[in-house]
Amino acid sequence: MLFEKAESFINHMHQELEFDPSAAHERIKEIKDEIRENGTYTHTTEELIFGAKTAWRHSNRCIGRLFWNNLEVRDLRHIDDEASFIQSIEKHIDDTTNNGKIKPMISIFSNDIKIYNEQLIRYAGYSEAGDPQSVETTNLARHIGWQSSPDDFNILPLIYKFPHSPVTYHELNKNIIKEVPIRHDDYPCLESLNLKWYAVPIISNMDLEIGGLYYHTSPFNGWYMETEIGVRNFTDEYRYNKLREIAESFNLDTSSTTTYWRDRALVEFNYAVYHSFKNEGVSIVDHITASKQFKQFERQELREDRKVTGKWSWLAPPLSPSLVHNYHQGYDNTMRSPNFLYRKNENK
Ligand code: HEM
Ligand code: NRG
Repeated sequence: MLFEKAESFINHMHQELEFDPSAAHERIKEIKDEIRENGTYTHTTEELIFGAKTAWRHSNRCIGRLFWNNLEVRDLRHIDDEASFIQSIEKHIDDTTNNGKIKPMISIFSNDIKIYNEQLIRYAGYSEAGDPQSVETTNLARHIGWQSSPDDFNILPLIYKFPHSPVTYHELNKNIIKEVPIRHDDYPCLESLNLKWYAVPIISNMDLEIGGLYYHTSPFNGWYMETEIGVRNFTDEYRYNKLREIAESFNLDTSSTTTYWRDRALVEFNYAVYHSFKNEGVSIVDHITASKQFKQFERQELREDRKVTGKWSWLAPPLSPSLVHNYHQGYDNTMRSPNFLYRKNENK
């Protein structure tokens, strides 16, 4: 099973990169011997780079895939001490933030290290404040000794585990974490809600699968699409649930559904998120541009004779979806390998 997956990955890579066919043959033989001896095999750095980029290209729920080949891949499998681990996590955050000009990046660590955060940067959640999405992670952090007074925007510490050591946490260096206050030039009252969001979404709870091998500790990121923050994080009733307060700050009449206050507030708020990021010099994309870029990705893939797979319900943006092409067509949601997967079992 593992061997067949490895073989198929190596053939795929060698074909796509137009390597000498005999090289694939040689490498597959080497892998066969390694699996026979050890029950597993080891990717070269080159294989890891190709695998990670291709996993992004295959991510059916991602609208940002046009840039798949620009992913910076860090091979950090050799790291085996806590100080170097923390240092390279903070370096990833600092380098990818790049003063606001975000660089898509993935750091791949050994499976001996485990990260418990959903994203490297995330706001804590309490019953009375913060991001309800993070309640479980926040409870874990508190359980292992992290202290904080409940607030809306407390950045969770990095929670991780090394072999033969208990789960521990590290308070991230605040100087490297960029945050953006949300303002609207036409509605100065919005500022009094004191809303802000962090610049970079670095997903750290998914597995990267390449040629049958699973990398459990491989945080990755690009930049935000404005609706992720504007339509979902601040608006969903089970998240920050701020739409009414936002509408009031815009002076909209919230007494009846048919004043359209929800829809009107949502559009202006997303405009505010987008321009707040831009004014701070932080990369972000609006949903119409993201969709145009996705169309370019579809054309590019077609030219390369590759089929584009996708998940319609995620590719249609949650603001004005019918204004973009993806809404009006179907997508084949077949899962290709390499790919990013939800973790099946937290202890795996
Ligand atoms: C999902 C945009 C970069 C892999 C998404 C989503 C958006 C998005 C809007 C849906 C998120 C949601 O609704 O919660 C972008 C943009 C990028 C980018 C604008 C800018 C470069 C990346 C990179 C990777 C990646 C660098 C991996 C190397 C994924 C995956 C998902 C996803 C695996 C699904 C996440 C899940 O199921 O929770 N992306 N993305 N994306 N993206 Fe991207
Ligand atoms: N909706 C989540 C982030 C999910 C991934 N989005 C990206 N990924 N843009 C949120 O925090 O709002 N990325 O790799 O850039």
